[in-house]
Amino acid sequence: MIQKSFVMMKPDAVQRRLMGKILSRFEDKGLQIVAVKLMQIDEELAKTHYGEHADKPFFPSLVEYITSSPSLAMVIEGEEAITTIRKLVGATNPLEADLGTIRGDFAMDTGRNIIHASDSPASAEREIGLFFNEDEICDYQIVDNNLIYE
Ligand code: YYY
Ligand code: MG
Repeated sequence: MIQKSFVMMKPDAVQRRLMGKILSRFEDKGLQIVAVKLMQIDEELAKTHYGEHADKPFFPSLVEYITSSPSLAMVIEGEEAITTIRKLVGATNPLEADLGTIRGDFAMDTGRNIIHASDSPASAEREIGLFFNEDEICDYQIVDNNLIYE
C-alpha cells in the first residue's frame, strides 16, 4: 500500500550539514519526497509532537534539543513507506542501530539521534497534520516509477 510518512531531520542533522546525504538515502531507495520545510520548531509544537513522551525523564531535554535550531520537516511517500523508512532510520539508540541505517551510520547518542520518522499510520497522519497544510504536500508522478515498481 502506498503510504505517506512524516520524517524530520533534527537540529543536529542540519547543523552537521548532513541534510543532503540523509535525503539521498530516501531518494536512493526509490521513495518520493512530497513535502519539505526547513523550520525552527517552537516549544508548543515540540511538546505536541512528542506528547506521548511528556511524562518521561528525557522530555525537557528532548524539547530543548528539538527547538534549539532549525529542523527539516518532510513528507515522504512510497510503498509501505512507514515501516520502510523506520528500517532505513534504524533503532532509537544509534549504538544499537544497524550499520547501514541512518542512525547507525551518522549518530552516537539517543539524545542526538539526528532524525525522526513516524512509527505507525496513525502517527504519520497526526504528525503530517501538525507540520504541513494539505496544499504544501505535492501530488505528482515520478517518471521512472515503472522502473522502481513492477
Ligand atoms: O521513535 P524514535 O525516535 O525512535 O524513539 P521514541 O522512543 O519515540 O523517542 C523519541 C525521541 O526521544 C528519540 O528519538 C530520542 C529521545 N529519547 C531520549 O532522548 N532518551 C530516551 N531514553 C528515549 C528517547
Ligand atoms: Mg517515536
